[in-house]
Amino acid sequence: MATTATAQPAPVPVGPVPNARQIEWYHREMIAFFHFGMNTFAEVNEGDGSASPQLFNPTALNCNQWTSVLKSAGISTAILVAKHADGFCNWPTAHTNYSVKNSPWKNGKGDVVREFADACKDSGIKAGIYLGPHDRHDSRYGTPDYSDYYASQLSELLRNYGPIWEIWWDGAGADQITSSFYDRWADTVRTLQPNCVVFGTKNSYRYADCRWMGNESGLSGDPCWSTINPGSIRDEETHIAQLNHGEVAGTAYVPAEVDVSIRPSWFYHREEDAQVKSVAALWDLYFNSVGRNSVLLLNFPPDKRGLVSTIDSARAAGLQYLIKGTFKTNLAAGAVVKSLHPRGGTYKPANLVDNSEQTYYATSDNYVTDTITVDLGKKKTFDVLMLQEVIELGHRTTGWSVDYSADGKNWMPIPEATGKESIGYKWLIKFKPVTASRVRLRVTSGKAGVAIHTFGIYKQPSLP
Ligand code: OTN
Repeated sequence: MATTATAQPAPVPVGPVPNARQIEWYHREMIAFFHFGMNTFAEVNEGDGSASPQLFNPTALNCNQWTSVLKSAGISTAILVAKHADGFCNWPTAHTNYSVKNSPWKNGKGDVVREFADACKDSGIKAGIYLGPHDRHDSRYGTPDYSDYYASQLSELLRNYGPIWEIWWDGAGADQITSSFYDRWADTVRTLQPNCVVFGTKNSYRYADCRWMGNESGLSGDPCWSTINPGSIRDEETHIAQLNHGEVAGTAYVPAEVDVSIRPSWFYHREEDAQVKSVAALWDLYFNSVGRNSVLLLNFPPDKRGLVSTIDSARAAGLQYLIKGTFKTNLAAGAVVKSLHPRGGTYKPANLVDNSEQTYYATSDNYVTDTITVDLGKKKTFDVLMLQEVIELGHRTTGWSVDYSADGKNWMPIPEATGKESIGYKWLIKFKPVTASRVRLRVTSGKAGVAIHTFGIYKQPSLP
């Protein structure tokens, strides 16, 4: 006789939960950063705002080449520096003369932001904008007039270039930008682009959908909670550890975005061509960012031609080869999954390995711990582990370990997956290959019952 699953209510969310923008942002996983502007031509990273617009003259700018690099790298979103702290504007803004309109490029008729936004639209990539709050060129910087100036530029960018999916408020040098400046600018963002994610720092902390992760080396903390106390974002100098790890009891949901350059510098310098991160380094970076409940923001600085170097594009394609090759097959798919404290109803243990984002496993409300055993049916060799929590229900699990059994009886720990704390959107771990017929997830502590989408085990291909 067929049995029907008993209807069970869904688990109730615990603590702060993501908003719709943050859920969309998490699904991007990787974003590209394009640092391009006067600094590219002045061959510096932090221009003082005095370089002549005559210097800006890309010989072969082609934003379609940029987006084709992203397509091969599996990157869905891109953020262009429209104005860095040197104040030079990559679009012909009506609000300053320090822009492309006074450069020789296209006889002053060019617009990098337009070409970028159009290329993104044509290739299905989501466009974002970095509009540096700090400005070393404009004498109004820090005054109420600067607030007007910046707000006018923000309006230009958010009104005239189609959907803008992220605005990047760099905290570097921005200490004179007070909360009242951001109150106004955030209002502009929310009014003109309701779906635009705000990367917020320092005094823009109240508007932050995502936070700085505390370093520019690509190393998210372990654990890395999406929750944090807002004051830790505001007072970043004394809260680097909190930015890096999040705070398990934090009162706001503001996950970490990991900004790091594929090269030593943010802007292109030919002498760094030999120092582009290797595919192996990018693979580590992926695990240390996307694999730590964060989103990776990887910088590809276009050169003086206005093109991404073939060295950078080949490395990014190599990373994508590893991502695709590893995650194409969950070796636990089809396994028999059993748990100690199933919730019942549709929240079945088998949902953990069904490759569906729609289903998930949950425990009964009485249990925040559990032991979930995955019987693979035969011995399989794997070297990567993935867990995904149901982020809409908040950070629930706060302690977990994974072990394995080669003979079906004796259990061996995976040291890299022992004594872990956070999960969140995605937690990845790589380790020396193990061969097992059974794998076990032990949830040892939590704020509320377990709610997990995915338990995945994978085998990495060799480096390309
Ligand atoms: O010299 N710096 O300004 C600096 C050096 C190393 C790492 C970061 C910074 S500034 C820092 O940049 C972050 C983005 O990478 C955020 O915008 C922070 O708010 C900002 O203070």
